[in-house]
Amino acid sequence: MTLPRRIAHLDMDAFYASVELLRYPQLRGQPVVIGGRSVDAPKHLPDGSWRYARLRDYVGRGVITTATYEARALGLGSAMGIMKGAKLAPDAVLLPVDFDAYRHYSRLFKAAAASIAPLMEDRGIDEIYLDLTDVPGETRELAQRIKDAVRAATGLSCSIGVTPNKLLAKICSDLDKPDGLTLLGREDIPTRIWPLPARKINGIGPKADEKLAALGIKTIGELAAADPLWLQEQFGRSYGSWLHEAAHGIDERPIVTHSEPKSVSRETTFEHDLHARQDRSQLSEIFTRLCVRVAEDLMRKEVLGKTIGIKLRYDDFSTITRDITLPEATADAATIRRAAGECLKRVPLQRRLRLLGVRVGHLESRADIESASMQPGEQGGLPLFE
Ligand code: TTP
Ligand code: MG
Ligand code: MG
Repeated sequence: MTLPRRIAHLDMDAFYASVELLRYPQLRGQPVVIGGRSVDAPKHLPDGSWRYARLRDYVGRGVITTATYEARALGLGSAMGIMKGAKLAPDAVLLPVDFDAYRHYSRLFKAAAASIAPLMEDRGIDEIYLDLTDVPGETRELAQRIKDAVRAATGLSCSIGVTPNKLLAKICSDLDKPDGLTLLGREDIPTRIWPLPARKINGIGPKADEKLAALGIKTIGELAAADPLWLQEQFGRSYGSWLHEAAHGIDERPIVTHSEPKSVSRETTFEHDLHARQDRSQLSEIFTRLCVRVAEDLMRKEVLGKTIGIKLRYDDFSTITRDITLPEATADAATIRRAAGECLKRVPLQRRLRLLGVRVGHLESRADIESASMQPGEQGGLPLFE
């Protein structure tokens, strides 16, 4: 018998708000929401104090990205209109979003976690899965070590769930927020998972939840008790059988450590500097070859891209880039060559060239593009019913 895996899901607590509180520690303990515009940034007054924007002064259509736990206690939360929030908590502080700061702290916490558990799957700005199966150490001690490393690197708290798979880990990281550490084995499913609302399963969205409720199923336990064939009749074969397995805490998906590339590029530095007119045919040949190489890379990675760009370095080492965006994503060498040729028309070509590069960006995976034209439930992997 193989031992169960140890899969952790880690999610940062009130992430954007917690990053902002590093900057404004004097706001700790207060209801604060993130979602304002730059005009809502705190003002430093001549007497050294700060003046903060309050929800009651906000006029506009912006939404709250997140709220501190003190603000959540007043009913505020993600995706709520800021003006609606103002009715519930007029004195709550409003701060503008600063994505660069959140991306910075996102990188820091992921590096800290990966230094202890290198098998990491990136699930977005504030969450990751980690495979702890082969990391030495007792599970609770290991999870605490990861939390401590995240705090040391960022000053921020997170919540971790460790269970035999991703599905259960995702549920568990949320059970004891903020600053939670929740361990759960298969034997705990009836007592700790089954009483939870069906909605807590990642993959049961609002529509599926509504349909389940109409069928009399509110909890994961009620879903687990439902006849699997009946579920397939109601929801289709793929999603129906997935619902049954999910309710029983079955999930064999591995940790996916590679992430899709953002762009693919090839460049070459010439042996001797070339001139656009005098060495025209040689340059053209190199240009075409680069496009073919990029197209091959795209095919190998199973991605398509919309933005085609070029990079030129002149004999004085100055470098310029140009790009254009196509109406449809491509991995076709001739299409890339034509688009790159258009870019080339928009650059000065008096000086000799040292380097030429071709880049394709705004990548999308082939599978995503193809499944977008399919019916719900037809996709492989995690079935979706939305
Ligand atoms: P979440 O992890 O869902 O929420 P959170 O980190 O703010 O709070 P929790 O302690 O419950 O995990 O989302 C991470 C960040 O993503 C969040 O800080 C802000 C952003 N976000 C939005 O911009 N819009 C949304 O609707 C949600 C849910 C999150
Ligand atoms: Mg979070
Ligand atoms: Mg999250």
